[in-house]
Amino acid sequence: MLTRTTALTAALLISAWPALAQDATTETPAEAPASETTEAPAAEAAAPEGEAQPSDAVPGEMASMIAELTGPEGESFGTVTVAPTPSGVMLATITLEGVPEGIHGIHFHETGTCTTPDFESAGGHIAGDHEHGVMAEGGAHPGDMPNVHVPADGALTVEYFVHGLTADMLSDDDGAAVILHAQPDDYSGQPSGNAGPRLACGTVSATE
Ligand SMILES: [Cu+2]
Repeated sequence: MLTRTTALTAALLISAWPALAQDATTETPAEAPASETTEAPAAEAAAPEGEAQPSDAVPGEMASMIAELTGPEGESFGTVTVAPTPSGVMLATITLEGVPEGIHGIHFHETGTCTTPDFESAGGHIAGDHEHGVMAEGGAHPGDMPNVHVPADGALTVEYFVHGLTADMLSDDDGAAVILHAQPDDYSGQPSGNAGPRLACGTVSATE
């Protein structure tokens, strides 16, 4: 019913607009006619599609983002997607491949720049004025996540709820990055949990 009404309304608008445009051209003197008549049809054609999109979307649903984890030699270590949810808690899905067996820290870092070989360009954690780690008083960073326990075949998929992380933090002027570390995060050491060297880095960007 709703979509049908919308379609009818759109159709009425389309049929009404040329008349309005003609009125405009007759009322306004010499300056406008060319631009009015050439631009108006394009705007009408785009309107119905533009109106249909919001009604298809789930209320509160926002665009997800993705980081492709890459090592210093360009090797792929998998992907991390992060999606805002209606509850306000971010949902991160980590899909790893080819990662050395063991326990690794993984965090959202504050700068979306992955310069080899050490990825120090990604800066520190997205900290949000908090201490690092769930074991620290005043923790944790919005960019903190639990360690990943990677099995011998190097592949692992986990989903994490990431509290305190917002889309604005990930898409600020200098972006954000996901860093996979060589060592486990101890969840208490400042400022980054003693997670060691940066094995892989991925800049966070909007999914297509
Ligand atoms: Cu880190």
